[in-house]
Amino acid sequence: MMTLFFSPGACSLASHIGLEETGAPYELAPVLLAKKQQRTESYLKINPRGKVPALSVDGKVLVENTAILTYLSRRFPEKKLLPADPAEESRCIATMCWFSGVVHPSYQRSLHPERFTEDEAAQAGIKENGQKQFWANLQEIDGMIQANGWVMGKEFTVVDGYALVFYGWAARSGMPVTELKAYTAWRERMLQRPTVKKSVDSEASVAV
Ligand SMILES: N[C@@H](CCC(=O)N[C@@H](CS)C(=O)NCC(=O)O)C(=O)O
Repeated sequence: MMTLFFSPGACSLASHIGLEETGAPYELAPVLLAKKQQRTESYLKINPRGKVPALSVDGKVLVENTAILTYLSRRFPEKKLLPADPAEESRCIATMCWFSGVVHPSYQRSLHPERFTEDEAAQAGIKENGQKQFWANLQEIDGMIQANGWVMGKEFTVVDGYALVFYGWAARSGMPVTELKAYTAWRERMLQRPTVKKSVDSEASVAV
C-alpha cells in the first residue's frame, strides 16, 4: 500500500497528482503545516527532515517530489508519467530539480526571509529578491508552456502537476499571474483533467 503524507496546497500537491495519475490505490495522510504537524514526534519518525511530501510504500519512505515522481513513473511505465526516452526523461528530471532547487526556494525567500538570515535589516532585501526571482521563474514556465502546450512538450508529464503548485502559490500571494497567458490557459486545461481536479478538490476539502 502507498500512503502520501501531504499538506493541502503545499508542494506535496505535485506528488498527489502523480499518484492519482497512476490509477493505483493509495491513502492520504494529512500533515497540516499550519498546525506545525510536520514537527511532531510521530511525523519526524516518517520524515526526520520534517517536510512534505513523503510517500510510504509498503513501509519504505520516499521523500522529495522529484524522487517520488520519478519512482512513480518507473513503477507504472504504462502510464507514461515521464518520457520513456532516457534523454527526454533526463530533461524532465532536470526541470523538476530546477523547480525544487531554484523556483521553490525563491518563493520561500519571498514568504519567509527570516529563514535565510537572522539579520532583521537584511530580511526586506531577501524578500524582494525572492519575489523578483519567483516572478522571473514563473515567466520562464509560461514561456515553456507557450512553446508546446505542456511544460515539457506536446504531452502531459508529472512535471505539469509540479508546475501547478507554483501557479497556486503565486495566485494566493496576490501576484498578477493571469498576465501569464499561456500558464493561465494551461491551468484551466489542467483543472479539467480528472486526476488533477480530484487531487485539488480533495486537498481543498481538508479542514486546516
Ligand atoms: N524539495 C522538497 C521540498 C519539501 C518542502 O520544503 N516542503 C514544504 C512544503 S511546500 C514543507 O514541508 N515545509 C515545512 C517546513 O519547512 O517546516 C520537495 O520537493 O519535496
